Amino acid sequence: MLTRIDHIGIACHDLDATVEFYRTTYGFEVFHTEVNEEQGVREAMLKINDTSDGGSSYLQLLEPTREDSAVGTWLAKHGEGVHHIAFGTPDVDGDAAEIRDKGVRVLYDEPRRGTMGSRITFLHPKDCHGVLTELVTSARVEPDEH
Ligand code: V0V
Ligand code: CO
Repeated sequence: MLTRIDHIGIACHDLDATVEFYRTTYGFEVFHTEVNEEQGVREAMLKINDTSDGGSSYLQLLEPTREDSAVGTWLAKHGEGVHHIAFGTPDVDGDAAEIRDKGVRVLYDEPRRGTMGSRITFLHPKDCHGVLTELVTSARVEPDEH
């Protein structure tokens, strides 16, 4: 069961400058940074709030590490902006299977490694009214030390 918004993924050209914008404009601090080579992204997670199921909601700022990555391709076509939304679930495997049975393309056979040790999969945007949708089961996390 999808229980919350885990994050909103935002594509940007310059991660450091974008982090600085969110910090100075809104006061959001970086909770975690990571490079995910499989996904071709350097990312920063800005924690917005904790949620009633023990998880949290974040903004996920994404800078491509290579032009032919999902975010690199999208940036070249559309420019900066909202790239995907991610719903949190305690059971990404079960929810992905149920959603696949409803005829929505799930992009991975098995969930892959997401930020902070999470397990993630994606639903094709063309089957979701234009929204690239991620499902995520998060691991228990502590903030980075800064
Ligand atoms: C592409 N399209 C999108 C879209 N990306 N529509 C809405 N939102 C997006 N983000 C549309 C695009 O405009 C095309 O429609 C059509 O889909 C095909 O796009 P394409 O440019 O030809 O690109 P493809 O088909 O090579 O790749 C699209 C997919 C790809 C969705 C398959 O982006 C993908 O595999 N995404 C999942 C992985 C990912 O996004 N990783 C980065 C975040 P028209 O123009 O033909 O009508 S990593 C992350 O979130 C992590 C690590 C985490 O949360 O932990
Ligand atoms: Co994401």
